[in-house]
Amino acid sequence: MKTKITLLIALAVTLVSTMLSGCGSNESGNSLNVKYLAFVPATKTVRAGTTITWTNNDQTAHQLMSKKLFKSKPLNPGQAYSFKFSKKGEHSYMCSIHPYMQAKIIVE
Ligand SMILES: [Cu+2]
Repeated sequence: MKTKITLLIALAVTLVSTMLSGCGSNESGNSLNVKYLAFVPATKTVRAGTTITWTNNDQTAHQLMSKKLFKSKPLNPGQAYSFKFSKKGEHSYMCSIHPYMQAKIIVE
């Protein structure tokens, strides 16, 4: 009985640590903040094949739009949009609702 409990605890610890490490490796560098009518950071450099996720943490809706590459739906506060950048180069984008909100993703 005691060994069974020990085994269960070991299993649980392994599971939790696997989940935690899985989260940390992918999420950290590839998320962008949309707040105070700006994209933060305004310029971001990533490797080809990276998926960027923008989260609207503002009080108002925003709609992301690049010249050729992507266009999101209007994002209400709390909503997010993801796009995978496979094409190298500088990709400027803006908010179609607030055209003065401009930023770019540099793909290397
Ligand atoms: Cu906007």
